[in-house]
Amino acid sequence: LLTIHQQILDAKKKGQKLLAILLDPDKILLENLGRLIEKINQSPATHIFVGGSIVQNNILEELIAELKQKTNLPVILFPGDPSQISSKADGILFLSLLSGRNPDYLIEYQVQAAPILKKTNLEVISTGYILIESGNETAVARVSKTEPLNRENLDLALATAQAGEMLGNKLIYLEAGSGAKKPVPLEMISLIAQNIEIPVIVGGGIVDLHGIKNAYNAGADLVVIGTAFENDSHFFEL
Ligand code: 1GP
Repeated sequence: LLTIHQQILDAKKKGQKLLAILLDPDKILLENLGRLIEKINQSPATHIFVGGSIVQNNILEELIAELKQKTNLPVILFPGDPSQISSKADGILFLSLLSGRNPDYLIEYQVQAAPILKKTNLEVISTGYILIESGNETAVARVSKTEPLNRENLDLALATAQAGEMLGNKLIYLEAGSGAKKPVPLEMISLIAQNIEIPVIVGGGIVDLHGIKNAYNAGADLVVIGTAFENDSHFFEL
C-alpha cells in the first residue's frame, strides 16, 4: 500500500493532476455534512484537506470520523495550530511557514505538535508553506502575524521554495490565502515547479475551473479549492 506521499509522487511522475477540497470545520454544519460528502464523492477531488487558520468549532473529531466513514479519499489535516490534530485522519501536512519570520510558525508549533503526533498513526508530511501577497489581507497573514511574499518577487519565492526543498520538505505549498482576491501568479508557479523536484501544491483564491486548469498548466501538481466549493457544492458539476 502506497503512503499519501508516495501516491502524490507517483501521480506527479505520471503527469496526473490532483485536487483537494478544503473543509474548514468552522464553516461546516454537521447536519449538512452527509449531502456535502455526496458532492465530494461525485467531484473529481482526490484528497480532502481539513483545517483552518483558527478553528473554534469542536466538531473536528466528528467531521473526520464521518468523512472516513463515507468517502474513500485520503483525509489530510491542514492545521493552523497544534490544537487541530486528530488521530482519526490519515495524514497531516506538517507545515512550516517559510515565507514568514515568526518563529512560532517556523518551529515552535512543530515542537509542540511532535510528541502529540508520535502517539498517532498519522502520516506526517513535511511541507514548506509559502504565503504570497494576494491583494487583500487573508486570515493566514493575520493569524500568523507574518508578511506574505511580494507577488512580483519571483526570485525570492523561488529561493524560499528551494530552501524548503533543501531542508527536506516533501511538498511545497504556494498559498495566496483563503478567499484571496488574486491567486498565486502563474509565472511564479511555473518558475518554482521547473526549479524544484518535489511536488507543488497551489491554493487560495482559485474560484473556477479555468483557474484550476491554469494552475495545472503552470506546473501545480495539486490544487486546493476551499471557498468556491463552500459557496457552491455544485461547483464541480459544470
Ligand atoms: C486556503 O489554499 C486554500 O488555505 C484554499 O483557498 O478558500 O480561496 O479556495 P480558497
